[in-house]
Amino acid sequence: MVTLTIDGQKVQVPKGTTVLEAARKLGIKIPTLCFLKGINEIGACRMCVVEVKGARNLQASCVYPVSEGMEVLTNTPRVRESRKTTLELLLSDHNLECPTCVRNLNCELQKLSEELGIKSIRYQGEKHKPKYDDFSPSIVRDTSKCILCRRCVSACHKIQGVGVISPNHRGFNTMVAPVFDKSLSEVACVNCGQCILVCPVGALKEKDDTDRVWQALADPEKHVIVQIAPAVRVSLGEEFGLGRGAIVTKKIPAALRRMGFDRVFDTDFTADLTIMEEGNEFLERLNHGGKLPLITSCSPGWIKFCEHYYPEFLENLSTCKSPQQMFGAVAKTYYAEKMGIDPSKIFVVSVMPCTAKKYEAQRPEMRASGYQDVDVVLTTREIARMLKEAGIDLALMPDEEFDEPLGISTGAGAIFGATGGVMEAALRTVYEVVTGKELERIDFTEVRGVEGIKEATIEIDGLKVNVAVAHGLSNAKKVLDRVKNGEANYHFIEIMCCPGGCVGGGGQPILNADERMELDYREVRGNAIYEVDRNMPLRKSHENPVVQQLYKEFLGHPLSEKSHELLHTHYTK
Ligand code: HC1
Repeated sequence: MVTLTIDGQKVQVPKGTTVLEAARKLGIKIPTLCFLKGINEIGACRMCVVEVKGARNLQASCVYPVSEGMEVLTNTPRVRESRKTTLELLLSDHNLECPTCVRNLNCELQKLSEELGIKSIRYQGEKHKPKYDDFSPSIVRDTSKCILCRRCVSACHKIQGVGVISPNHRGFNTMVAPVFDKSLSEVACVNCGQCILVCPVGALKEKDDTDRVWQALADPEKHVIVQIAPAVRVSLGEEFGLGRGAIVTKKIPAALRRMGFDRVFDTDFTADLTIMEEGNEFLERLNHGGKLPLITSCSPGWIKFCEHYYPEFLENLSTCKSPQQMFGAVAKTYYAEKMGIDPSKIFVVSVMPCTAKKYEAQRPEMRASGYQDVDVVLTTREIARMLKEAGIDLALMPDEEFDEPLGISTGAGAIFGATGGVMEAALRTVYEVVTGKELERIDFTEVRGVEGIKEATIEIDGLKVNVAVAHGLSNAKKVLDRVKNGEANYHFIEIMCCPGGCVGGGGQPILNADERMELDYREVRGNAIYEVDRNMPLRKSHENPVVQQLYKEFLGHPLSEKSHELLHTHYTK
């Protein structure tokens, strides 16, 4: 342990601790801007400077390690003036359009300006020539708001192992952008939106599709239906002050009905359907010498990553479309037929925790119904904005149920939203289909939790099935490289693009850097997902009565010709 003094108070911390962390232990909050725990610890913005006795210059506390007997001052006139100067210089090159910014009231730069008492900007000088890039189907970049903190750069490189954005040019001309200042749509960006989640300001945001949904809702000719992704039920409440991971499953139908949707359905229903198709696909490959390991295919950022960076694994991917896309295809065929509605009049809206889902819905393969199967994808943040605009406070909504038939689901569908959930849901069904016996222990806890890579061997009727689960693409890379190098022999792999799985998706509510230091949002929301599962009367996909009815009335059986036509897809190198 190391003992040091901060602002006259003694503190003991382990060796290797930074001054910033040691100060927090004493309840002293040093301001930060570029710092993001575990992701971006580069001491670049100089907002967290402190005086260290014996050092001539002010030191960036986020990267300055403690040492025995060190004396630190965090609140001197020199320190305060330095922080203010830095902040004012940043603001002098910022567009200051706060009231119309998507991050208004949730902006770290704005909050710091308030906390540091900035009343005017003393420095006025040259401004960057801004670039506004909205060509990507998922992500918009606005450099007029960028403060060059590099958090997005680190997230793209370190969390996702993608690295399509970097600082380009030098000095005042530095701009965070794809190579040669191209658009995000021209490089191998996977549309995951992890860059948005870490951006302290509004320089990165999702493509806003809310106007298209308002228009559809106002059109009396349209039958507007909405599906809610598994992870949204444990995150939307956060936007309405209900606390991280609050479960709002039953408030969502009430809120969306009041907004004007004709039917409120659940992606968990088609998650159950996915398990029926994917579970049988796994057994088919296992029993007939098909390509193994089978790799899950519901996360579109992961699919794009595989297509760009690991095309040698495309044949390993399940041919199942994601639940989002299965929903669109079923809605505009089976549901349209059953309800006697012209499918051209059905407008399908998805509410997803994910920005890559916007891209997925626009893929040319996703038109099995004869129309674009899913018309618009909104993120959790977008639907929250729409509800607020409509004057609907989710927190005040009563409990209501999803509509039938496409709103009926099981706990297995719900756990898709957390890392390991698709694997667990598949194992519940595969086990019972193969053995014909009821599972004694329904919870496959071996594949739960936020560890980057999880492995397990599950015995099914005497066969030892090796499974792996990875979330965050840098972890996916490690698993794929192990398979490639012959270091692992898996039968089934779940890969989710985002850390924590969809609960940590790029379209989810944004936590600031301080909150991320205190709380692991992936764990909190993930635990909530498992609570949703525990409280469901049915917890296995094959027990979903509407899925059974869908097969009986329309699809025939899993992997039937009709299933292949509507629910399966192919990939592109
Ligand atoms: Fe997901 Fe999925 S779990 S991909 O994370 O398979 O986005 O929540 O909707 O499609 O069901 C996302 C979540 C989501 C699909 C399902």
